[in-house]
Amino acid sequence: MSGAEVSLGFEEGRVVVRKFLARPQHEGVGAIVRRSIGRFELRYFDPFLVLDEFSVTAPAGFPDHPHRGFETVTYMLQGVITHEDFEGHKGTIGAGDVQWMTAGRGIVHSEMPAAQGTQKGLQLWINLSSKHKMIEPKYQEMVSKDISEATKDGIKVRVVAGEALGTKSPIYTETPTMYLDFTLKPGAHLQHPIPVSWNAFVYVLEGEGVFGTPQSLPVAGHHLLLLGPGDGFEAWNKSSKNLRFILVAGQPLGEPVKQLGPFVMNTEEEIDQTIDDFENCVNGFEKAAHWRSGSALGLDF
Ligand code: FJE
Ligand code: FE
Repeated sequence: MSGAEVSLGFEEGRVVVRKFLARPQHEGVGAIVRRSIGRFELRYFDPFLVLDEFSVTAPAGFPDHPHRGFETVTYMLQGVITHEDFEGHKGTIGAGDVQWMTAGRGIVHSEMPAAQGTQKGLQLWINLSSKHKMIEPKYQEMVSKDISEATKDGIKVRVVAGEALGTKSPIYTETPTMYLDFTLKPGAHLQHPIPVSWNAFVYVLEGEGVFGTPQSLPVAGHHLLLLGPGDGFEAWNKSSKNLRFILVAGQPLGEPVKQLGPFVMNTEEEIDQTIDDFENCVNGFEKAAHWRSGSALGLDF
């Protein structure tokens, strides 16, 4: 091993292999999302199904809809969103808060703005393995102050899931996942390990960053970067402003994926079964029969 490789602290640095600009599109009812993973050119990045940078202003939102077979991770950047589900679970998340929802066998819920102005955030859909698709739904919610932060050499990290700079998140990820929110001051240089067998991506939120190799061109906000193989990752802030991005990695499932909108299973038969279950309000959708969210009933206005 050469001296240069030793100083990196890992054997093979991951470089950027694909880059996508996420352009705005309409979703939900009147909401705007910049979808990067889950769009036509990138249907699936195992285990990740969807990455949306959303922007919602009342009365727009994501009214009553179901999910089965995966997890949704909602990480707020600005404003507040209220979610309500058919079990009576209700909560509001604001800037810096995260809701890690395991839909499992079935959730029906609404996700709507809870304030004037524009609510912004990221929603990531993480697939569940065949043996976890039909587990009981559960929520893990962390308010901003409970998300561990660590700071070192001009780098700040908020550890939503996994571990960074010696700080661990308490979030349990059914599909092993790392979710880190990094802010690099001008001049800062990050080196971070990523398990070799995991798929990893960066999504740039703010400022401009140099990712993978020090010679690569700077990348600005709304860009998704897929990282190639390796056991580590490097980023540089060569600009005069703060750079903020998320680094997300997950263990690929290596299973067939059959998706019909908010239902993600392994086979066509399981999708047909899911449609049946949802229409007949059985196998986890029992409470869908008579439930409407408060927002659907007009209770908010
Ligand atoms: C959904 C269309 C949708 N991205 N980002 C179809 F819009 C949705 C959906 C969301 C969503 C919700 C939030 Cl809070 C943030 C999002 C898509 O709810 F689930 C389907 N099936
Ligand atoms: Fe949803």
